[in-house]
Order: sequence, then C-alpha cells, then structure tokens
Amino acid sequence: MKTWLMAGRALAAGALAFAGAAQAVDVKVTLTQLAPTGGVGIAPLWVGFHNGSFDSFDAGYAASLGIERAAEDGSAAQLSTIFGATASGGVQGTLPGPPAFPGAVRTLTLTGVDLAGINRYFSYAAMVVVSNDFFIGNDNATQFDLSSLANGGKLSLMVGGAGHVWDAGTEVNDFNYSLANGAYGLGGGQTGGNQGMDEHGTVHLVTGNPYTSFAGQDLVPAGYQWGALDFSSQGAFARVDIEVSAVPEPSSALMMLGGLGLAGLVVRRRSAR
Ligand SMILES: [Ca+2]
Ligand SMILES: [Ca+2]
Ligand SMILES: [Ca+2]
Repeated sequence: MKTWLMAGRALAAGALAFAGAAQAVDVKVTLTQLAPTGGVGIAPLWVGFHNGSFDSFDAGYAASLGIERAAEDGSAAQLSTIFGATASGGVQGTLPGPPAFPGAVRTLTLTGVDLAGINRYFSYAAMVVVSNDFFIGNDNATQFDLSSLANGGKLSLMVGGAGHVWDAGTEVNDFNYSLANGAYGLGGGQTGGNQGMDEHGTVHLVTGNPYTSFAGQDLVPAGYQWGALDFSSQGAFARVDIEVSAVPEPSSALMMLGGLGLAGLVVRRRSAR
C-alpha cells in the first residue's frame, strides 16, 4: 500500500512537472536564395535563439567586433563568441556550406530550443557580397517572437532587398578590398581577414545602387551590368523558413500519464485480491 501511494505521488508530481516544464524542440532553419541571376551572394547565415536581450547591433552606432567580422569577412565566429558569452541559455548555429548564391538552399537543425521560454526570440546575421562590409540582420532584438511555434509550425521571413541591407560602417567601400570579387568576374579583392581601410563609421542602411559610389571603379569589367546587384530595385533576396515538427500537447501528455496511473490502480487491485 505504502509503495503504491509513493508511486502514485511520483506519477502525479511527474505529470505536474511535465505540464509546467519548458518544452525544448528541434528547429529546422532553411535559407533559400532568391536573388536574380548575377545578384548578391549571402555568406553562411548565423542564427540565434534568445530571451530578447541579445541585440546584435544598433543603426546609427558603431558595430561590435562580431558584426564587423561577420560583415567584412563573412565569418560569424566572433559574433558567435559574443552570443555565447552574453545570451544566457541561448541556442545558436551557422548554416553550413559555402556562400549562397542565387538558387542555393542551406539548412541547419538546432536541438533543445525552448521557444515558449528563453529561446523565443530569433536573430540572424550574414555578410552580403560583393561588398566590403554589407550585411543582413535584425536591429530589433525582439522583432521575431517564435513562441507561436512552440508546439509545432512554420514561419517564413523574407530578408534583404531594397532598404533592408546594412553597411557595417567598419570598412571603406572599395573594390580593391571587397570579398568575393572573383565570383563576379571582378579583379582585386580581399585576400585575408580584416583588410581594407577602416571606415570609423556607424551601421547604416545601404540605399540606391551602392556600387556606383565604390572607389576603384577601374576594377569593374567593361560593359558589366550592375542591374542584378542594384539594391534600389530588387526585392528580398532570400527566404528563411523556421520549422518545428508537431510536438504533443501537454493535455494529451497528461492524459497519457493519467492512463498510466489507472494501470497502476488495476495492478494494485489485482495484487490486493
Ligand atoms: Ca539593436
Ligand atoms: Ca562600408
Ligand atoms: Ca575592419
């Protein structure tokens, strides 16, 4: 009798704990490159799930070292280090593979994401090429609340495009030191990390066609068409899908535990006879 009571209490406690506990889920992030042929490329996309306190940058202010490295060299390693040190309980990752050019698809699945609690807010960042220090990312740390996906579902975000690309303000725009020149048939370009002239500026939106203001225009091949790279005319150049497989509702989990309790009662009655 005593043993059964303890087991019953344990079951009830377990059911209560299950109902109140945060449910960590697997989150699949997919980037689909939608830029027109010959258009911009996107460096490996960094994504972070946090409690709303991780603010990766502020327009009008100097970029962090994390954003500088991400925007100039296409590497999120430094940004990732900062996130790991400051976003308590945060979950993060970088979509694998080389830079995504038009038509490319990149995918990453992250585990243990608490979308109902400390990981409900989504942040992203990635360099945009060809450029010295252009990037995409969200200035507002709480812009994307994913708590509606906590029990499964899918959300799609359109990123980049006119009015949605940032200049980190950390490196002067100059084709002599820009990344991915080769992919666009341009000469020169960056040969190592953190090259080029420091800009000592602030994060600001890229407007119009930025390439017409780049220094070193003699690097541009004769007759080169910049139309596909014109930020003033193109739409979003990637879609980011965030997917969570359906997880059991707490109520059905409780029913299942209730069923186990009933089974325990039956066993007890049988043994009592
Ligand atoms: Ca901000
Ligand atoms: Ca710049
Ligand atoms: Ca720099």
